[in-house]
Amino acid sequence: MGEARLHHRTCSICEAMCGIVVEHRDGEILSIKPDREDVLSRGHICPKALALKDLHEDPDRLRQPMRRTATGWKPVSWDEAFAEVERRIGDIRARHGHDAVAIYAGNPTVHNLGAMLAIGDFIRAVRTRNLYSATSVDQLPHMVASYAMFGHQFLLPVPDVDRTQLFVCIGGNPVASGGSIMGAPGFEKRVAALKARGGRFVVVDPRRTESAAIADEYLPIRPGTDVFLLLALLHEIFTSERASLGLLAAHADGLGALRDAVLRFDPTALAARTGLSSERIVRLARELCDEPRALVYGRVGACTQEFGGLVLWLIYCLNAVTSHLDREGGMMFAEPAVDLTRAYGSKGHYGKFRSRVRQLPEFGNELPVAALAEEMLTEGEGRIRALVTFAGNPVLSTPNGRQLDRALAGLEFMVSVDLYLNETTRHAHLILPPTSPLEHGHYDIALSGFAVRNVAKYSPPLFDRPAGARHDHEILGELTLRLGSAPGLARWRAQAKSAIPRLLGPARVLDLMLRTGAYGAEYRGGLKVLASLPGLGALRKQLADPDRRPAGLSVRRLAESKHGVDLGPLRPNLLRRVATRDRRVQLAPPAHVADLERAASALQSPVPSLLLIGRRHVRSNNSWLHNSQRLVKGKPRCTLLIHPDDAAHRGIDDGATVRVRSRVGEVQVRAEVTTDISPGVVSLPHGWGHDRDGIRLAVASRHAGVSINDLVDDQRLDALTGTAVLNGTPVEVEATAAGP
Ligand SMILES: Nc1nc2c(c(=O)[nH]1)N[C@H]1C(S)=C(S)[C@@H](COP(=O)(O)OP(=O)(O)OC[C@H]3O[C@@H](n4cnc5c(=O)[nH]c(N)nc54)[C@H](O)[C@@H]3O)O[C@H]1N2
Ligand SMILES: Nc1nc2c(c(=O)[nH]1)N[C@H]1C(S)=C(S)[C@@H](COP(=O)(O)OP(=O)(O)OC[C@H]3O[C@@H](n4cnc5c(=O)[nH]c(N)nc54)[C@H](O)[C@@H]3O)O[C@H]1N2
Ligand code: SF4
Ligand SMILES: [Mo]
Repeated sequence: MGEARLHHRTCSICEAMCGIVVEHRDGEILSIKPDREDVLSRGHICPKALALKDLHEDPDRLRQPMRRTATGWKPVSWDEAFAEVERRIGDIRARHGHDAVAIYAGNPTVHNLGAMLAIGDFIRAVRTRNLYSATSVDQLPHMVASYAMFGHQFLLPVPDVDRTQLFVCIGGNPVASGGSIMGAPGFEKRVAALKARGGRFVVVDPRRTESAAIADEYLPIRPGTDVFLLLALLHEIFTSERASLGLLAAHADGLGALRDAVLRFDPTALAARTGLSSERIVRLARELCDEPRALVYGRVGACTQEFGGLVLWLIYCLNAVTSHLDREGGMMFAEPAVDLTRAYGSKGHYGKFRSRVRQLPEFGNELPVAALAEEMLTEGEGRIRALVTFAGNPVLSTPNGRQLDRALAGLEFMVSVDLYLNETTRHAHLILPPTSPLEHGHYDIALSGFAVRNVAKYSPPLFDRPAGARHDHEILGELTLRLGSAPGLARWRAQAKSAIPRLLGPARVLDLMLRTGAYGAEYRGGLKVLASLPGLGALRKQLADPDRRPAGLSVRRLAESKHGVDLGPLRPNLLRRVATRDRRVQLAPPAHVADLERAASALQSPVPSLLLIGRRHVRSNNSWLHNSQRLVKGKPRCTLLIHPDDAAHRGIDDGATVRVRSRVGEVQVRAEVTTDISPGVVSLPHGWGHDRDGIRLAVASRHAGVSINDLVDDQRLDALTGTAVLNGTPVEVEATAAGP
């Protein structure tokens, strides 16, 4: 027996990026513990960290390519699998054109270094308008607001939680989620520190969440009415003449237009709609103006709703007019070691083309995923006939899952790059499984840009991959070569370009990015190459000067720094980075201002009596960690939360099975009667519903639950951004005779 060894790495499951210490011997994981010296998480982890062991060891995790046949799933060789993809997709393209092949990329893409480096080339090779991802069920409103106001889709502000004195959290539950567009592991401890220095934490949510439980104040808002709350707050700030942009004043346009747009609304009507009192709203507005270090943060509940695009814009504006944007203790912009807003990421664009059936606008070349099923089901030229899914489970994660199930079943060809045979991949003809997360290196190329501190952490692979296994980036690389379809020279160039990451490997590409980035001074501007020439000793000396090389980051340096490298607290930088054409912050982007019309008319319409919202639990991660026994054990968590008044009114007892119905579907689920949910609101978690036939998830099937997305309506979109309205679905709930 070998010796037990310790391996330090960053957990890649959620955005918190916790440092973990894996104790292992002879290829077996003995324990996973928090890394107390990690520069970001400082000893925090959650129960999901141990699931990395379960995931790695899971007998259900696929380890070789699989083909669906009339008599079940059969293993195939990689060569056969790739050849089949090339042939089938080639044939469909020849008959129906490029747009007949769609791509869906799921959330774990962003948590995977190799995939992040390879997916762009793959998408370009497929050359389709039918590109979809989890973005349009997630952070699209943030990206649209950032693009319109700051000129770059990835310039997303992050709460400076460690220095703020007033943190207003709208539609986020960081205690359970670990934080999102806010890498803030150990959020509870950070709130405890905020309170200890005399600050306050305020939560705005229709449910008294785990985050609300530690808040100084909890404001139970009616679902989907955040736009009215924000308008009311801004109304108070403008009428009391307290709006101040601070340092931003000389660099921003549109304050007058914003003011005019807000003042059209009647503050009493706005407040009435939210369910919160006018007095409280006025007081909150004043508190935000009076506190020099304050911020308003909004996340999934704020943006996956009917007016998500407006909500995010108004949240940014609220921070701006209270002088809290790009200021210490406010909403700030991280400066990561690999900066997607510098050389690598596109700034974004909007409405360059539209979806075929519903005419929905693209954003950054992507179409809203709520339109995916109809693009497959609706006859006519341009219909989707084939699909490639990468690290996604849209059947459980996107609206109207049953309809998508039907649509996928009717495809001519589908291939999935995924670890599991699950609700989505069961429709594939081929599944191409990548290595486990512990078998490849890790660096959070996107999420480091949204951490509450500037840090850089690289984790080398823990285990060698098994013989014959392929990494995600290698699978994408091979697909890129096989499906690359640009003609002549362009094709050659595209192939040569995609060969770079393939030949070098993600670690070497990352190394180049780190060395040429803001903290890798040695290579900046190719100076190192110059300095190596004879006779340029002075330059060489200057480059060796430690003041000029604050971190000198490289993969090697990071691999040696097992707790990560701390690059310091967030610093104001927006004025230097704003990327709009005139390099000025735009407070009143025309499309956003115009969308206020929609909000104004909604203010007149009747309020539905029961609205369904989602929820997340700390022992779950979207749809794909329910095959870990240690995470699903205990009392069932897929329950419908309902307020005692609403339950009594319908004759529903705690623990009874109820029928929940929406325009698109119906589920039966156990009711949990609780005052933690507001009257008029019910809540189901997302990511469940593992009772579908033909999946290979033994543990998850025994804890199936139901899918909230069988109720969420694919026709309800935030018209401004194309984001699915996951929260605020009108439903009816009734008691059933049968037990659970
Ligand atoms: N009603 C409702 N719906 C929601 C939400 C909500 O709040 N309410 N939240 C939305 C949000 S924020 C998101 S991000 C989406 C998520 O939507 P998706 O990304 O579509 O779904 P996931 O459940 O994250 O599925 C991830 C898939 O990737 C696979 N996988 C995991 N790791 C890897 C890997 O390293 N490589 C590969 N190739 N595959 C891997 C898993 O097996 C699984 O099939 O769900 C959205 N859906
Ligand atoms: N444990 C765990 N952690 C996760 C995930 C997970 O599934 N499980 N998923 C990861 C992913 S992909 C993401 S994007 C992040 C998401 O991170 P968060 O956004 O912090 O997580 P949610 O739990 O979706 O928080 C949304 C909140 O909005 C509330 N809400 C619903 N409707 C409304 C509304 O109309 N107005 C307001 N004000 N609030 C509303 C909900 O009650 C909920 O508390 O979490 C990540 N981390
Ligand atoms: S909060 Fe949990 S799942 Fe998220 S990074 Fe930390 S240990 Fe991993
Ligand atoms: Mo997400």
